[in-house]
Amino acid sequence: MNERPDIAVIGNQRPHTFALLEARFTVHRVFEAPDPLAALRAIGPRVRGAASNGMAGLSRAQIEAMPNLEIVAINGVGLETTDLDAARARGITVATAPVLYDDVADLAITLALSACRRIPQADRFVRSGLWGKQPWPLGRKFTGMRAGIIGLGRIGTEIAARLAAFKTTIAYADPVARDVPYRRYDDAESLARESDVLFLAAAGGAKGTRPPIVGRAVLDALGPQGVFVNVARGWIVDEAALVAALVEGRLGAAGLDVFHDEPSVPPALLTLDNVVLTPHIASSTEETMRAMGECVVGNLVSWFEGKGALTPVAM
Ligand code: 8YV
Repeated sequence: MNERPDIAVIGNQRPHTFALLEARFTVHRVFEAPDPLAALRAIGPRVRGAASNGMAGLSRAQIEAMPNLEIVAINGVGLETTDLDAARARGITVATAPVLYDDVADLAITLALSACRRIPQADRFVRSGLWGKQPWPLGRKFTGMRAGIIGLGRIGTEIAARLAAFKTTIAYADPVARDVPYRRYDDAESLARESDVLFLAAAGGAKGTRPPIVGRAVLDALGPQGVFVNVARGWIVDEAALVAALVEGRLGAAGLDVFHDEPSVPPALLTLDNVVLTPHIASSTEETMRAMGECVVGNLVSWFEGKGALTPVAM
């Protein structure tokens, strides 16, 4: 690669990723501009590559602003905000960073354990000096639970692998019958009815385009002893129904890493004692963020060396 191709950065990257990009490319941080689309249009014809992330993606308008775009490398695996139809029509290669599955599964188990054993509440109990003064309200035993996984893709499969060590009975709901020894249910509601803990690990789909996968019926099927964990996308849950179920005690507890309008969190959740909340951090470890950034840069370098993308999405 003798030249330094122009790369438009559509969604923010970590400093390490920027350093790697800037060593090889002419980098335009359009996402930082007051009007990112106008900034993109101003340089559009020069741009041959783009970098984005799983939440920002690449829209049709952005694709149209870059008539010579060849590849977009996404720092994440979510494709909900990327217009795959528009990319396909233009022959643009879309590459993701499929190196985060372990971390997301680790966090899913952490949230389930934290919700069952009430870890944040226990931490607050100790810090506030209540130990020895008040009885500790008992948690729930996680080992041996009946676990349901909605979406048995790469993340769901890693969650299942970890659940095996907790002697859980594993079942799943997925449009695709997977070659696994776990019982498959036709729909999320039937799965929830037979689960003590329910993990949502399904691909999202664009916001507002489909009915939520988890609504009141699924939450009521999980029931007042049930634990719900979401490491997928906030908008595939009916968030108002989730809040109501938790407030009214129709759902036992929840561990949530994702929300409908991040970084906004429904105020009612902040006051509840039966929820554990994290700020969309499932892939936020030093190791995985570094690997994801290297994957973004590796895809772009390989492409512009004429060797093709490393981790392209099947279009
Ligand atoms: C990131 C994600 O937080 O991969 C995804 O789709 O949701 C996460 O890994 C996201 O890419 C934003 O950087």
